[in-house]
Amino acid sequence: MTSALVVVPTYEEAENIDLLLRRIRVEAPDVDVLVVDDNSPDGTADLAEATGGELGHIKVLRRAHKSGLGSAYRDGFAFGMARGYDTLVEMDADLSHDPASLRTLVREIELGADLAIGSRYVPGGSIPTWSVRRRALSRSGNTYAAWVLGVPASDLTSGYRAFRAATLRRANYTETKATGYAFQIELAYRVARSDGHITEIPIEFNDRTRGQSKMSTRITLEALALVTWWGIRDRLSRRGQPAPAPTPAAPVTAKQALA
Ligand SMILES: Nc1nc2c(ncn2[C@@H]2O[C@H](COP(=O)(O)OP(=O)(O)OP(=O)(O)O)[C@@H](O)[C@H]2O)c(=O)[nH]1
Ligand SMILES: [Mg+2]
Repeated sequence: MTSALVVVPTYEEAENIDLLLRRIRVEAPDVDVLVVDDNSPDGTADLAEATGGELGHIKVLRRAHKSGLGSAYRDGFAFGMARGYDTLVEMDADLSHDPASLRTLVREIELGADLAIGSRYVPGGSIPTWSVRRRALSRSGNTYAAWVLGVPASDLTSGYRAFRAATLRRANYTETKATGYAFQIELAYRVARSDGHITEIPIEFNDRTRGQSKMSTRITLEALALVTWWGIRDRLSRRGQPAPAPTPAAPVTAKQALA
C-alpha cells in the first residue's frame, strides 16, 4: 500500500475529534492523520494531541487564527508533500464522513485515479437526513458547477476525497484562492484542467449531530460567484480573446466577486 495522510481541518470540534480519530484508526489502520486546528477556543488541538499520543501516527498542526477551510487544506497538503505522502485525503471532523469509506478512496488512487471523490450523487450515495428541498438545492448547484466548468463529476462540493499528491502539485494547489467550499470545486476544476482522471465512489453523508456548523450564505455565494467567473473566463480564453486578469491574490469575498 502507498502512504496516505488524512488531513482533517478543525475549528471547535472538541465534541467530535476523539471519536473521529479512533474510528479512523479502526477503519483504516494504515493511514496517518494530520489535524489542522485554528486555535479552537474549545481545546480541540489539545484533545487531538492527547488521542494522537495514545494511538500514534496522528499529528496536530496548530495555526494561530481561524483562516478558513481552503487555507487549512493548503497548509495540510504542504505538510504532507514535505513528508513524501503519495495520497492526501480530505475529511471533515464532524463525523459527516464515514471513516469506513476511507480505504476505498485511497484504493481508487492506487488503482490510477488522480482524484477520488466520495460522492452523494452517484448510485449508492445518499444523504438520509436532508429534506428533498435541501438535496435539490445542493444537487442543482453541483450540476451547474459541473456544466459551467466542464468537470466530469456529480459532487464537486464534497469535502470527502482523496488526491494523488503528484496531481495536486501539478494542479498548483497552492494557487487556489477560494476559502469556503468553493475551494472543493476549485481543486476538482484544477485537476480536470490538468487532465487528471476523476472517479467517484458512493458515500452516505450524515449531518453533524454535535458542534456548530461553519456554513454560511457568504460561503454559498462565494461558490456561485467564483464558478460563474471561472466559466466566463474559460469561454473567453477558448475563443482566443485575451483572458481577463486572474482572480486577485487576496481572498475573494462574495460581495467583491459579484460586484
Ligand atoms: N482549521 C479550520 N477548520 C475549519 C474552518 N472552518 C471549518 N473548519 C472545519 O472544516 C470542516 C467542515 O466544516 P463544517 O462546519 O462541518 O462545514 P460543512 O460541513 O460545510 O457544513 P455542515 O453541513 O453544516 O456541517 C469541519 O471539520 C470544521 O471544523 C477554519 O476556518 N479552519
Ligand atoms: Mg460538516
